[in-house]
Amino acid sequence: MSESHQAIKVVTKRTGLSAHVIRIWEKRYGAVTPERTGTNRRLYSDEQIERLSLLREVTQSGHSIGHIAKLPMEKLRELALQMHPSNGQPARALSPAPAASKYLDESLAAVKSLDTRALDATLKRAATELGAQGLLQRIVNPLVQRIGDLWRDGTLTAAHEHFASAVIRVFLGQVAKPFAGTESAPVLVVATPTGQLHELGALLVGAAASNLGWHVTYLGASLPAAEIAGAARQNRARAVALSLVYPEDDPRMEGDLARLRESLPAEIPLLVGGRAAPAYQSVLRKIGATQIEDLTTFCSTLDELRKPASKGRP
Ligand code: B12
Repeated sequence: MSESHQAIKVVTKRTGLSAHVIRIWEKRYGAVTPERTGTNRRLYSDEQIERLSLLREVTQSGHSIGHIAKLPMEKLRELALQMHPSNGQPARALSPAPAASKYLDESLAAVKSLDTRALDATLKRAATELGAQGLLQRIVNPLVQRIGDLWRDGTLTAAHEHFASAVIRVFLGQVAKPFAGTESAPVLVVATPTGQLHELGALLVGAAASNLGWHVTYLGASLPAAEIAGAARQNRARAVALSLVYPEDDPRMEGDLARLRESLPAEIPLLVGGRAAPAYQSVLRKIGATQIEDLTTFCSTLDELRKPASKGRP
């Protein structure tokens, strides 16, 4: 292997993309064409790694991978630069954009002072500057994680956390609205199963899907399998997405998920994410659910499902 070529594992670390997304971007969109070793393993040059990093940056600001995958490097750098005009250099994929970290700090300050108007105004400005996907991935998701950490170490109280959840909940509803799919848009049913009361993950994926042009049927938190399956059948859903956050050891979950899979038509894929999803990995595998780690992968999976040849097969 030449020094300037890297295996996919290194590329995932340097770009922040999962191996799954990299392969989809390659196969479906021709984003890069890596060299192959004698045993057919992929090897990426530094320029290809930079290209993947730029594609990640630019998709996070709301551009569809299908539209930008084949753009020349110069054009991609230009687009990335537009996202970070202040420092004259495109930010590296793994470091937060200056604008994003500013909004994140302002949002946290608003949460600390329980200031609804300031939090709402900051999220609105961030949405305008970063785009809906940028807002979800760079602000809302890390904000929720930071609030959780500060709550755990006692810096923030339950009141701060409830306050932030309530404001973010309303805000995510507004983010999704302008993108509410047309009648012909594919339907995504989003919910959390029985006992899973944390709702923000489900709201986040619902907003991300709406932003990609899906028609989202949002069912909310803690819903029995039969209800979720019934809604999916009634609305002729193209897919069902579940968010699992807490607890990680619910003995009812295995039966619930199996029942959901049985009552869903076979061609409707079940997409599952959230911090507790890995804890239920064995049942998820058993029922053939697709476990998805992050919003970037989720968006690529939805794009895949819209392609006629891929219906029902993420
Ligand atoms: C908001 C919140 C609450 C709110 C929920 C309000 C609501 N309506 O949702 C309230 C106050 C009710 C609450 C209660 C509790 N909470 Co709470 N809560 C949180 C907080 C701050 C956010 C939770 C959340 O919604 N996360 C969802 C998303 C945003 O995060 P995520 O799971 O990492 O998801 C990411 C991906 O996985 C993906 N994703 C999520 N879902 C999906 C779905 C799909 C399909 C895909 C593709 C991707 C995806 O999106 C994100 C992007 O990367 C977290 C902190 C945190 N770091 O998450 C604690 C947290 C989850 N809570 C925790 C705890 C302990 C509790 C309580 C037990 C506290 C208590 N003592 O009462 C109760 C339990 C209630 C219950 N019975 O379930 C712990 C869980 C610890 C653990 N073992 O996992 C956390 C992690 C806080 C902490 N750091 O300790 N909580």
